[in-house]
Amino acid sequence: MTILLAVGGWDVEPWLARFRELLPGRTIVTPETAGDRAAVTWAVSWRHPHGALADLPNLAAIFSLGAGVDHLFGDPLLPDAPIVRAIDPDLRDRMSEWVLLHALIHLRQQRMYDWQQDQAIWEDDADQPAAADVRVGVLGLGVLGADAARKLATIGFDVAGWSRTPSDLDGIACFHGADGLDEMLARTDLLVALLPLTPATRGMLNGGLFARLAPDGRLGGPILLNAGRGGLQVEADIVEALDSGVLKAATLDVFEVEPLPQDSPLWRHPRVTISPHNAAISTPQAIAAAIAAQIEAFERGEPLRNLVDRARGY
Ligand code: NDP
Ligand code: OXD
Repeated sequence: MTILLAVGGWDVEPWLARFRELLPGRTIVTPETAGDRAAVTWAVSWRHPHGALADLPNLAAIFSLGAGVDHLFGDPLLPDAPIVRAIDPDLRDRMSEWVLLHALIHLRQQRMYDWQQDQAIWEDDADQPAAADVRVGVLGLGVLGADAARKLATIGFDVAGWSRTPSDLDGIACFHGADGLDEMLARTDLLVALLPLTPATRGMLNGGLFARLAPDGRLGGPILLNAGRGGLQVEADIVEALDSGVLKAATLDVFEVEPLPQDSPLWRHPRVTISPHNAAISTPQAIAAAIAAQIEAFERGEPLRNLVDRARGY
């Protein structure tokens, strides 16, 4: 009943402490301290070093500390065990906060007022559209996209969303499939990407897609928000679209390469806003508790929840 905690890029100590607090009777190891690999029944991963989960003959499941699981599929030695991803109200609400924050910054032109403050300029003759004048398109209507879409609609935005299979959300215009994407893009002023990274979605935020967004909206040009994955976007196309006026602005939490390289033109582009892949962080407080609860439920005979479909890739 040993738990192997394999984490790359994050401090593992708060996670170890939290799992020990929640599951006091268990042995919890890291790849460095794992002795008897046959004793490991549970693996918990965030960007684990490739191969760290190999040779675990009694593995019951792999838990992802994040909602996204693309970090797992990159490992050619990933064991063929069920994969459980993070679904939790804490994670969901954090993401919706990020989406609302940045949608409102664009609606209320806060970047311009920041600049005016910096220059000590008192000027208020900017066009002020209402939220209802702004058409938002949410790519991905899963746990995170559906919540963000609903909250955007509550504030008054005119919200649509797009998914792979048909969705039905009260007050949201729902589209799906290739034709649905075209239809939604044509009525979108503010595009919010909350898709998983899969072979089907990689690179889809590109120049061809930006050119299909509504050019004539009340924000003065289409705006991109991406907190899904950096692999969804083609950063050279974002810069080109910003410079040619196809996009008015972009707010990005995720990048093709993370941390974003120092020489990326995105850092200093005047119409780009950057956050360091923390739109919705996984906290030991919330996410370890959700995993510990699943382990205990499974051991009482209940099925695992929030399973990933390996064929779909999410
Ligand atoms: P879900 O699996 O719940 O939802 C995914 C949504 O994307 C579904 O609506 C799904 O459609 C849709 N989708 C998937 N593939 C396609 C496709 N090819 N075409 C159209 N729609 C598609 O995921 P979550 O909402 O929980 O999370 C989404 C992503 O957010 C994560 O995978 C992760 O990459 C990212 N994330 C980023 C964080 C950050 O801090 N930046 C934090 C947490 C997550 P359908 O409904 O038909 O299945
Ligand atoms: C996630 C993330 O997938 O934080 O949860 O990116």
